[in-house]
Amino acid sequence: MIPTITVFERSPDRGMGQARDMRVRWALEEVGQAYDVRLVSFSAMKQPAHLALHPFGQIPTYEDGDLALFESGAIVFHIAQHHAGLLPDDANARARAITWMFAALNTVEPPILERVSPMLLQYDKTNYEQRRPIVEKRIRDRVGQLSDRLGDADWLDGAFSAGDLVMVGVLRRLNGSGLLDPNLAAYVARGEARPAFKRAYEAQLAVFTAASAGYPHLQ
Ligand code: GTB
Repeated sequence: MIPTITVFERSPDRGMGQARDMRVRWALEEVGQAYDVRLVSFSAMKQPAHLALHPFGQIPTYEDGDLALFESGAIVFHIAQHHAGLLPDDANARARAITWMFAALNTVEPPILERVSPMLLQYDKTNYEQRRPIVEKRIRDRVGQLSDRLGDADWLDGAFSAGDLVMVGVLRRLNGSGLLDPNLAAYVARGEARPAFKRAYEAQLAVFTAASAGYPHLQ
């Protein structure tokens, strides 16, 4: 019996690994846990069967035996707790790695989402253009602080951990934006160079490629 995750049947990012199942796939690949994928459409996400798994009608979800989870951070944490490789054994180092997961989701991701939400949701572009300098300054300030803390280390606290996995997953939203300084861009590139990341990326891209086969306008 292997876990099953839910992912977009046809991801709006055309399989560029921005949807949040990417973090879960990456964590599963890092620990060497095989998994099944169930594809869900936007409408299916709002139906009772999926809402029973995810109260907010979103992806990703994670099912393993009689356990069902939602929230990508909680899922990565669960995977990291139950397999070797993503959290240190030392109790204090483990607590710090978990802290970085929370920092990624609670402190670094929110200003980044302020920037991507108008792009994704196509709302109120004029208003957003006025706010853009403020939003971008907030991001630059926050990622600048992160870059200072990272310094010339490879990872945030010793060896690569679930904290780095979630942080890189969050920062990838800024790829190509010019908002990451060279130090953090190199940090993200180190994460993306990991074989487990590449396997996860290829797997999620394959879903989009298969879904769009026969639909030339999507290719
Ligand atoms: N906090 C939750 C988590 O971390 O799991 C957030 C989950 C979430 O936002 N899920 C999104 C979803 O299901 C997909 S990841 N949305 C459908 C809905 O709410 O109806 C967000 C996302 C979507 C698309 C892109 N993209 O195309 O670039 C990137 C990220």
